[in-house]
Amino acid sequence: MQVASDSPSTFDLEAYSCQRRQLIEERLDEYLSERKPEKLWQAMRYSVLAGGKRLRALLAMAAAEAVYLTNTASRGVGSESAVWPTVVPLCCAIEMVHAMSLVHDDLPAMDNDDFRRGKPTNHKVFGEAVAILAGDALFIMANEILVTKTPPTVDREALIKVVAELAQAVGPEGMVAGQIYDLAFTGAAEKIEKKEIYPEDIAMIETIHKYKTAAFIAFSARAGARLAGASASQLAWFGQFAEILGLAFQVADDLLDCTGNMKDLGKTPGKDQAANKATWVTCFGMEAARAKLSELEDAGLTLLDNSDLEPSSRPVLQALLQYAIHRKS
Ligand code: GRG
Repeated sequence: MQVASDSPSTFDLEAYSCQRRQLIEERLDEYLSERKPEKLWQAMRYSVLAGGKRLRALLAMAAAEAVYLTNTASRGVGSESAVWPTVVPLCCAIEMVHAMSLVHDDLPAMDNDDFRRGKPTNHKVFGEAVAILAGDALFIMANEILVTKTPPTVDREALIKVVAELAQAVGPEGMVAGQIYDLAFTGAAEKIEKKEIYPEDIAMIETIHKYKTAAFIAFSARAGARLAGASASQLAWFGQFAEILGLAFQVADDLLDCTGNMKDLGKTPGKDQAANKATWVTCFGMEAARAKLSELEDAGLTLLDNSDLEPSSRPVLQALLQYAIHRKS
């Protein structure tokens, strides 16, 4: 899946991503080497190694590199690749949790999707029971990888904080809550269409997006930064920047559900409208969604302009922000 071609940034994001994505995918392949029970491992591998943009992992890596370059700039030390071994296990854990969330999201009890990443969904191939268990196993294993494979050079207290933040970002105060709100709010678009709009409804859409999508994206950036030795102010900066990126990513996703096609998206378009989902587009329309994206892009770019990060580490962060907004897949 191409990354850079969809981005207006002049930074070559595809060239940046290529080697890093390969590193992460080789390690995922190794961590998920097939064993018994075969069906379980096949199901886990099927969804994790099925492609995907790897945006969250790349963001974690870019954040780690930015912190490393910033904090070593005065000493003129080395290249950003020095920080890769520190964060590759984290990047793999992130992609495993992400794949898990997609497998469960696609289940008949949730969004009931038949295609994901251009292939039949996990439960279509392995059956519902195995898909649920493969998701469970991926989530548990992601934590194990994070704890056991992050190099001993990383401060243990920082690592414990990352594990705790992962639980917060995807648990009952994060992604799981977002999914519950998303399910509970299905049907709200109809109410808005009938002009029965309340300010709390508008706030609710943003809340769903923040919990369901932005919290995990913000976690990814903060965790990469933390493992690379970020200061409290650097962590706060990455949290703010990546929450904007995450919110924009979900609004762009809402737009793509209307404007995209099966080939680019790898999943069936038009599902939000059909299911009467509460999205930025179904509730407020395409123009409002584009305006929201433009507002978020400005906010992200301003934050980047005012950051204390080493200048050479900023273009990739800008490119990732703009890719999240202008992507076609
Ligand atoms: C994590 C414990 C736990 C449970 C999961 C099912 C569920 C609870 C949450 C669903 C969250 C979800 C699927 C949110 C949508 C986020 C989103 C837009 C995903 C698509 O991400 P892309 O486009 O996918 O980055 P690729 O395939 O490119 O990796």
